[in-house]
Amino acid sequence: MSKPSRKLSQPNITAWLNKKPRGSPSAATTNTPEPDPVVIKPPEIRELQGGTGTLTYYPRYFTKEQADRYLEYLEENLEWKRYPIKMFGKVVQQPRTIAYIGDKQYTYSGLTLGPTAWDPVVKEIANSLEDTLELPRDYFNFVLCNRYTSGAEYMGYHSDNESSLGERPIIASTSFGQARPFFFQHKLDKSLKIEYHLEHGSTLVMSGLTQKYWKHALPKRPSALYQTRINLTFRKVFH
Ligand SMILES: O=C(O)CCC(=O)C(=O)O
Repeated sequence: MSKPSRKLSQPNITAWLNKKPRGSPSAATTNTPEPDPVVIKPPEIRELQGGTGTLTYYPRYFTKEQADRYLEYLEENLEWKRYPIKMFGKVVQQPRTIAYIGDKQYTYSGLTLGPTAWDPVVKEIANSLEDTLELPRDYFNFVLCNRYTSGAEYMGYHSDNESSLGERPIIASTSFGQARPFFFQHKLDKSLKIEYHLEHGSTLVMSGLTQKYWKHALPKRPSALYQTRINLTFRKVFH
């Protein structure tokens, strides 16, 4: 991956995203407020031990207002379902609901998804990420979307190391809603651990050999005061 650009490309927010939030007074009766100024913190780049990968975290890839809109849109417009997957030879229900979008088929844990038509808003986010990361337009051809409606919903340790993603996949993971911890553990030296707190509107890019040498997980959390979290992982499926 080329060095991430510090000048972030903001998506051309669609008409849907520009409409006023539900329950707010109509624009005809009020002065329409200016949207939040785009205040993007620069990315934090972490080169992992001995060339075992790169993590690039954009704590505020989207403003709070944009992220609120995306969260509401994704919740309402994607087709969220719970699917059975194979874990250690057993078929189990995923402890979260998922949706997917992409031009390609993608298989993981015995589950084959896609292809399916792009949602225009998800495409807009994909194109924004491609511009920011200086990747070719339409580089990302599959998006796995995970939704967690309580702290009891989670994702166990795994790596996205399917051969279909290539040796050094670039995976951009954008989060909306409830902020949650996200853990990495080195596969060979289990004492090596990294923790992120994935914020509403943030993006974490995993690249280089991260999937080969590290596992990642979104652990369970106490459910009190819990809001829905939606995470989109943008991937390139080669075959
Ligand atoms: O929800 C998350 O942040 C975890 C996503 C993830 O690990 C994956 O899709 O492989």
